[in-house]
Amino acid sequence: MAPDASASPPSGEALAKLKSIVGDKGWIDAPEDLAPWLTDRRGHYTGKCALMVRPASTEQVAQVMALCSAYGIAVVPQGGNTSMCAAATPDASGNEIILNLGRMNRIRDLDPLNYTITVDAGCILQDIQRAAADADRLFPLSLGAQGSCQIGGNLSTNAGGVNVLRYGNTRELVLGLEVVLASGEIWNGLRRLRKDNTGYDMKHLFVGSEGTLGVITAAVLKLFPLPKDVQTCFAAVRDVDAVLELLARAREASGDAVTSFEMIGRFGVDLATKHIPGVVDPLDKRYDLYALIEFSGARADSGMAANMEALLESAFEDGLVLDAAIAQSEAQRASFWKLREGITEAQAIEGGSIKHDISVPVSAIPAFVRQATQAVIDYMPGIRPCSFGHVGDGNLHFNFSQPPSMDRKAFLSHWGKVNHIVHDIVVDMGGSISAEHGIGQLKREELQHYKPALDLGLMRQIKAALDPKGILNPGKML
Ligand code: FAD
Ligand code: 2HG
Ligand code: ZN
Repeated sequence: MAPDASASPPSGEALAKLKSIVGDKGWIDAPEDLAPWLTDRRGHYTGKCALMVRPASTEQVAQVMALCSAYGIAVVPQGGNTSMCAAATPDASGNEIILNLGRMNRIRDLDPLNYTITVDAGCILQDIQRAAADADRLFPLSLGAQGSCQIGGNLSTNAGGVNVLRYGNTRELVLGLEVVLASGEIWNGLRRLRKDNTGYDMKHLFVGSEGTLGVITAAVLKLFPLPKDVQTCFAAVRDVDAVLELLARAREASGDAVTSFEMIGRFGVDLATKHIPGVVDPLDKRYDLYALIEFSGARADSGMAANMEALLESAFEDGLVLDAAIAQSEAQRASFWKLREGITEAQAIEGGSIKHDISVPVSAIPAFVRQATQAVIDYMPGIRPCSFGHVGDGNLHFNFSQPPSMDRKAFLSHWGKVNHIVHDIVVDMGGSISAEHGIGQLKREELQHYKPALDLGLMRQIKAALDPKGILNPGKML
């Protein structure tokens, strides 16, 4: 097992050397300046740290890591700090330093013919999307936090989002990485190749490793043709079985051009319309369940409007869809997505929430939703299910809001019990207890409980090989 590098505070000498590596603009240590970086996005964890460094180059990251390795200082790599699992939040010891990548935000290269973009790890996701669109290309990773999360964080969590069905997770979108190792060595895997079978594919070790194996400093990402024909509809669906039938039909009707297929329960619509300014219910009547479906074709004449109409017509006839609105403008499309992306914030405003980011085989979604919803309601009558998410990938944000009359703290004390009720069912169905958000601090105990011992043992061996002194993000994931 790796040693605990956060057992003692960094010396004044080490801190002074770190400051001189990154220069005057590259560090923060005043408590009021550090505060925003010490609490996780959901507000459940607050840590301390001796210093936050903000290097401006890969070379500076390498020097920081070499120094931390020599002095045995624990380092928490941090991007936009939007993790849903407190993966980028330091512990309470005050002995760790934060290494924030925010100043490394340069687009290094965009090659339209190779369909690649090469970026610093601190680039904001939305800036990469925009740079690609300016070159008539698509970078398809898309998620609610895209205005503040960084590509280094996306890679380190193997983020999913709303376009996975067509383009894959972040892992599928990366061709090459540059990584600073715990020792301070720079691993240059910044290759722009689609084929390279020269041994172990090292980059995939770092993707999804949540800052525990290395610091990603740059990436080569895949681009795609920018879709010219996008059709989006918000449909009221009979029930969860009908959602799955509709998904299968959507894939056929579009010629397998479904880019998003999101499920939203009525409660999610109620929360978003109640708490997020400007969000409106797209349909006149209230229904229990909805699907937000998007088709994309690369050419302007891809025929997606006709495909969407054909899908809805057959689904109406067979009673799968009860009502639907097709976006008639970019503004209307944006308003559908605003509703969908607003649910996370709305649920936080509504009160305490206990969340699960689960996946099961797509075909098992209806059985899972029924069984797990009933089991949690049996445990706590009055709890309010708030399921939504990427049902096209078999991934649901199977969340619950507190009963309105219950005290928030009292509700959250049931967190572990509710997690176990849901996760036992997930695991029984061959699913995952973290489909896209990762482990961080929040799900570390759950991982220990559900992951087989051999898997955990192999993970620890990899950790020990790449980070023998245990200085990279200790206490996260493992
Ligand atoms: P951080 O939170 O800063 O860090 C996350 C992890 O990556 C930490 O372990 C950190 O140590 C590590 N890390 C960060 N940068 C580096 C680096 N350069 N090198 C090594 N390690 C690093 N996630 C999804 O998958 N799908 C969604 O649809 C989705 N929607 C979201 C919507 C909202 C409103 C919010 C708040 C979050 C959402 N998330 C989603 C979760 C979150 O946005 C993602 O996990 C995102 O990828 C994290 O990026 P970040 O830059 O904020 O990383
Ligand atoms: C989303 O898909 C995010 O909107 C957040 O992954 C999910 O709030 C959540 O549980
Ligand atoms: Zn999600």
